[in-house]
Amino acid sequence: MTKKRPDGIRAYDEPAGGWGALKAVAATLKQQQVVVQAPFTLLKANQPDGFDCPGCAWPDPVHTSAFEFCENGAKAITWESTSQRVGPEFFAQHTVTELLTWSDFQLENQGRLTHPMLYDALTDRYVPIDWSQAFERIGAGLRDLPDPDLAEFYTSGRASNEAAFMYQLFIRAYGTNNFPDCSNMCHEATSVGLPLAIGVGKGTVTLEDFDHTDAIISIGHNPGTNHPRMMTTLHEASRRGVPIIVINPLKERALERFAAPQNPIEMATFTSTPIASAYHQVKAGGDLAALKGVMKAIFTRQDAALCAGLPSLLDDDFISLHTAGFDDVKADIMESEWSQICRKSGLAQEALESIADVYLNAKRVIICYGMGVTQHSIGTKIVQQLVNLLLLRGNIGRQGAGLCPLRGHSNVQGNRTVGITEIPNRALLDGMERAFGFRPKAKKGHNAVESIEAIIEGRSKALVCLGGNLAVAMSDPDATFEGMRRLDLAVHLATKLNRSHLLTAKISLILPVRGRTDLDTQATGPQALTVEDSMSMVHASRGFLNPPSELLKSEPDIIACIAKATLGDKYGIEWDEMIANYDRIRDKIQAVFPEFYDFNARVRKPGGFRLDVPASRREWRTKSGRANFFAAGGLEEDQRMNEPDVLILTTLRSHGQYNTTVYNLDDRYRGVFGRRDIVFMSKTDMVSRGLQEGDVVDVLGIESGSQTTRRATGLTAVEYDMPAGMIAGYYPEMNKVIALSDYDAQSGTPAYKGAPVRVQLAR
Ligand SMILES: Nc1nc2c(c(=O)[nH]1)N[C@H]1C(S)=C(S)[C@@H](COP(=O)(O)OP(=O)(O)OC[C@H]3O[C@@H](n4cnc5c(=O)[nH]c(N)nc54)[C@H](O)[C@@H]3O)O[C@H]1N2
Ligand SMILES: Nc1nc2c(c(=O)[nH]1)N[C@H]1C(S)=C(S)[C@@H](COP(=O)(O)OP(=O)(O)OC[C@H]3O[C@@H](n4cnc5c(=O)[nH]c(N)nc54)[C@H](O)[C@@H]3O)O[C@H]1N2
Ligand SMILES: [Mo]
Repeated sequence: MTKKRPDGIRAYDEPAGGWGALKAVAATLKQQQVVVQAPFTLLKANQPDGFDCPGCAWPDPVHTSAFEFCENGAKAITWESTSQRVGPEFFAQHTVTELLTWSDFQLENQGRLTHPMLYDALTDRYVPIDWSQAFERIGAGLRDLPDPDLAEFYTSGRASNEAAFMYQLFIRAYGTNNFPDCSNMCHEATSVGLPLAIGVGKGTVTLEDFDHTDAIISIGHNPGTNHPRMMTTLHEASRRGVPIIVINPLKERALERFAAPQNPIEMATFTSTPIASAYHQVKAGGDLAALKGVMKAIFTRQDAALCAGLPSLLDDDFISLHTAGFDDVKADIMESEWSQICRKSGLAQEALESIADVYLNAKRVIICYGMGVTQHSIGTKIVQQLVNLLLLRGNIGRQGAGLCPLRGHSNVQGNRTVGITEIPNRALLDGMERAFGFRPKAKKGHNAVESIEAIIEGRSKALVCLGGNLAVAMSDPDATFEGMRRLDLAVHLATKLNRSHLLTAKISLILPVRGRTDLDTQATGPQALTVEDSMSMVHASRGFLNPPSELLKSEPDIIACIAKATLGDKYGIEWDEMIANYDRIRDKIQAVFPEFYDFNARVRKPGGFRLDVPASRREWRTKSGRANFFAAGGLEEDQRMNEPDVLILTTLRSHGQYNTTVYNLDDRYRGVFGRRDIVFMSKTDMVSRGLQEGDVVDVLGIESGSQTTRRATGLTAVEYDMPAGMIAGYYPEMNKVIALSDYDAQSGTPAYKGAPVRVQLAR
């Protein structure tokens, strides 16, 4: 007899992609009551004359101009091009107190923002305000602060290069480096770990490298949901016979098997292609141990080969010519005992040996990775072990091999390239001085966690957000929300309403912006924006839909207006000229960052151009002038992990969400329908706690010293194919149990994938 499963939980037996994905798009179009142009809009996504899909940062194939079908890209686009509107009438009907009781899904699902709005505390409502008055209020609020370092300027990764560049120009002219950004919560372990190791904080591969690779290691990411167009690449590689090693605690359907909607035969015959050649269910947070195990197996075989007079298994020439630190890393890895490696990783020695086999048999290897690697208190160390593994056989800087961090937001990488950073380097400061005649402050500013700490402690008084939903994305929302309500000034540039906008300060404003799909016309005519994808390709993006309201301004325009209202003509910056014609913004980007030479000409070519990644050419811009091996040190545990009953919580994106934006309540590939109030557990952990599937449980966060203060309540336990010793729940709901102080000391990335918790039957 089959066991009755909890409501909304049922096995999903289909492959990922395929007809399920096509059906889901049809449902999305209906839900959003999209304007007539919208289905047509989808065809313009990622086309040379179209706009960059705001869904993810996976690059566009160069050799095709065919429309690449992507279910979640379609959701992102239709979500933006919805015909629903949130204007003054909406805000007149609902107090902020009432809106705070709505779910994240309900808030955003109301539609696009149409008017600049100011919070009125007397009526507890947002009321319309003229643009000019809005800018005056913001300018006065910022000028009134006794020190520019009392303000925080957040950036979410949807902003274009032009918007992000104008923003950093304004903020540096204003006088602070407080640049918290979504990257701080995302790939910061990459941005900190890679420059030290290979001299650049970016991936080294291009899309073409996947055509030449002999093996792919996919670790800590879920492309079927988060980078669906990558599935085309993995699908092709698998059909070519390239082994794809997956290292992921959860069985993710798309990494098991995928039916390409582009493939007429698979669609017609309901067949699919297996993706993973081997699936290793590492325990959350066990990747450092796992990678050490793989390298220990490699070193052991290398020693045996040399003893037997056989050729070396490593690329010794590359190691001696190009790298530093090899001996330390070898010693560090050989010191770790197999017993400890297996316990920490949850993987058997044979499994790790088998990964070593595939690695050693392949001439060219690519490692792809995401949040399962970076969002740990040892995120930077894990990133550097990935580099170590590749360096052993010279797998960086040649065709078919290299490192492929999968970036999150569609332009998060570009934002960093054009100056969104709390730690400006010399080149940036020199460039700004060259281009604008003033030298910005060098002092390090706040990253995302530091900005929230400063807000909570009352050390920061103003917050400006270029997009995003910072309060909800950050750990420990209870503390964060309280802090934000004590601010003097809060300004949000946004397309849609979200909870961060409702945490009102003394003065709060919501400024509606044009999105990626909207036409952006300025004094000299329609403008194109530019973005940089995960593989450093920069290309143009042109929206073409009529914006949802005549009142909407573009992000660069709003930033220029805030800058003028705050700074007057300080430093003689020509804000109006840059807005009239975005080519002038790009001229300035080029003046600050020489790698953008001939920017306007090169970006007009179809497909754009690739920014230089010196490590791709084996030029290592590190202190040693070489690629550096990094020893991670011991595998000793966070003390809290040793306490009785403790499990590691990892937080996941469902298939129906984009970060804090919840499109619908389904997580189809994991067999969850119509709900998010669940926690995934292994059978073993349920049994050992006397729990059964369907039981309602609470998840308790653990602070050092064993006090538990934060809890997520009323979650239904769902059995899932995953290792014992860990649980998984949805982001952002589970942020409630993650302490603000739980982050990677090297990079500041919150440990969203490795928080110690306990699970109890609900009280
Ligand atoms: N549709 C859609 N697309 C998106 C997003 C979205 O929310 N929706 N978000 C965008 C953004 S900002 C980002 S950063 C990316 C995120 O893309 P991903 O990096 O894929 O992000 P997550 O969903 O957080 O995926 C975590 C994956 O890592 C696994 N994992 C969890 N813990 C561990 C661990 O300790 N070790 C290992 N090896 N694996 C682990 C999980 O099982 C899951 O498969 O996607 C971008 N694209
Ligand atoms: N527990 C847990 N927490 C996490 C993560 C996790 O895996 N687990 N992931 C982290 C990661 S990787 C990231 S990147 C952050 C994401 O954090 P954010 O980037 O701050 O969050 P988003 O949900 O992407 O922001 C959504 C909002 O952006 C606005 N928006 C959308 N498009 C535009 C636009 O074109 N312009 C403007 N101005 N606004 C726009 C809309 O108003 C929308 O409500 O969350 C982090 N938090
Ligand atoms: Mo992200």
